[in-house]
Amino acid sequence: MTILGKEQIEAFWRDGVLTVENAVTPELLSALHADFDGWVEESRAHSAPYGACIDGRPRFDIQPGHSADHPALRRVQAPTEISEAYYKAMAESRMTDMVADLIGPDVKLHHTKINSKLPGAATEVKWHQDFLFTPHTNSDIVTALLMVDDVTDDNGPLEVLPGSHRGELHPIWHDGVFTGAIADDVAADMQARSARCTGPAGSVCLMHTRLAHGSAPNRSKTPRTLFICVYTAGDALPLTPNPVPTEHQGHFVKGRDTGRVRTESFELSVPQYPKTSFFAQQSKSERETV
Ligand SMILES: O=C(O)CCC(=O)C(=O)O
Repeated sequence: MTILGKEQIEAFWRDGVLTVENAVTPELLSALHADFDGWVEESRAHSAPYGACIDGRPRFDIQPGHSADHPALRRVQAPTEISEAYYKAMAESRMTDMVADLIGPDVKLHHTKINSKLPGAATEVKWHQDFLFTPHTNSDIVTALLMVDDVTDDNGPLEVLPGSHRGELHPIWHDGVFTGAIADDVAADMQARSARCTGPAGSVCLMHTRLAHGSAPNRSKTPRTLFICVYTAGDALPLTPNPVPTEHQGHFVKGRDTGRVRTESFELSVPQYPKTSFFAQQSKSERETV
């Protein structure tokens, strides 16, 4: 018995993206909201990224320009480690069941994070494909972006190029520099042909790991909070260190570990491990050459 219908599953594999409403219960959605609101309140007391993940990097990342009056908390790394509600949404919700319909029966977690765009914050995400940050032996990997707030055309929705998961892997290294972003001219062309993933709070956007995507700053007066869970098929093994390490990595949320590995053929440049966060990697502040 699947949660997703045959047409929805076909649409996911054709387009590389599928948005579905009611991925968590209203009660769980309220709990996710309450925990996030608490973290925003806490952030007012900080003027630099703070807290610690299991690798010692900050758990809470703030946008330059953040202040007590205008908080701009842009990232919470591995929220499942500090919140029962976020753990439950990741491991035991309709969202988890939907992911199993796509890449199951055996599904394990790779990492989780919250990407937030508070009103007035300039946070944007440059175009990229997730697989180049988190290469695995095969690409049966789903990035599930759960909308904790309503996501509208104006509050910085995810923008995707449907079908791009079936095309090439676009470099995110340029002239020996890891920019974490697809070249500007290619990205501009993608943007011109893109679709926006919008929906009421509680919806999930299920995205294939090779799908090209980005998102613009929030130009509205409403927040845009996404809880992002990256799940892989049980037989996909990571090729590089997890850029958002978590004690929950490798946890089977569906099925079991069969001890099998499956490979696909592809070539790519090994990603650079972030010194602080993904956002810093995409800005000039964390660029290094090799
Ligand atoms: O927060 C966003 O708008 C984009 C998220 C994203 O790029 C990702 O999860 O790979």
